[in-house]
Amino acid sequence: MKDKLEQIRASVERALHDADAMDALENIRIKYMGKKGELTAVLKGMGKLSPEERPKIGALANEIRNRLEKEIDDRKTAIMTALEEKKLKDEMIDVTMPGRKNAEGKLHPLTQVKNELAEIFMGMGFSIADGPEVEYDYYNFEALNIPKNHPARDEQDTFYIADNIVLRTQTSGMQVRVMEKTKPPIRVIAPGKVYRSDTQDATHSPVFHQIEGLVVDKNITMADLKGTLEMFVKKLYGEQTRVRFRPHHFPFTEPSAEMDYSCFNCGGKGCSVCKGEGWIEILGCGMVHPKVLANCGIDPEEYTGFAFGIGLERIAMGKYSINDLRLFFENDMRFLKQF
Ligand code: 2NM
Repeated sequence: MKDKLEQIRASVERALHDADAMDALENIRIKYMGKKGELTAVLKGMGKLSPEERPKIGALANEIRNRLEKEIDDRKTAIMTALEEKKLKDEMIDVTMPGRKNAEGKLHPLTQVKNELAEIFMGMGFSIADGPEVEYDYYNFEALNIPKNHPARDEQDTFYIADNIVLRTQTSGMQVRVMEKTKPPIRVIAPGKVYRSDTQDATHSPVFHQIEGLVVDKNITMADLKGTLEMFVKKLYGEQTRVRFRPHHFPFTEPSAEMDYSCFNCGGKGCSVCKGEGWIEILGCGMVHPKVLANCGIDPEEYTGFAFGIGLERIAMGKYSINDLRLFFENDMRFLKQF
């Protein structure tokens, strides 16, 4: 019996030596110490022993069982610890490693220019109006004193959605809505996309961006127009910038003008940026036509106003020395990443 116990001890120790996983250890425990295990069988057979042998063999069997149980427990603990250590090692973060940089998004150059202009006008007390790009003929043309036979309404220039609905050719419709709803004083800008049925080339695109502005109050004069727009240009291009106004014609303003500013590159001497002129055109403007005020429910005997329209592409092209308008609309990453 003693030999049998020693034999079991030896074979368990061999099996334990080879066992490297939890289930292997558990199988060993069951094989030797489970209900039908080999060691269990020996312990059950103790009754057949003589009274002298029984305590000795019993003590030995208990010692072997205790040792094996402890051994199995220790091995299980060791395996758990090893598994945990491996897990920790696999999940280890090297906090000294440099971080992975996220690609940084940028605003489109036209959006940047729009924001810059909007900031300047907001600083001068203007608020921002928003409205639909698909517009009624009435708001885009009729209310603005653009009569039915005016060349600006020609199919060539305007995208028609239906008989009385167009893609807006200017953002003025928004200002008409503001005038309909608001009792002066009014100081508002209307930035947004506008559409003209042009063939695209380096300086033309069927979609482009505008900011239009409108001021209506009692006693607004051409002096307010000139002072406001000169201040705007100085904030945009610097205090040294000068402006000049040239007579022009728009159906919705009378009188009308175009405004130039002294070239930001040469200061007015003439260079390649201003094509030797010394001046660069920046916007169209004028005193709001009395008929337009009346169309919008504002009494032209009581109120006067001025309005202006600025093309954003032209300003962005000057600012970033871009010579082809199409670059703004192609969304080529090599172009966009530069701003
Ligand atoms: C321009 C030039 C001159 C203009 C007029 C109006 C309104 F709604 F008040 F009549 N909004 N914008 C205007 C005036 C626009 O763009 C070159």
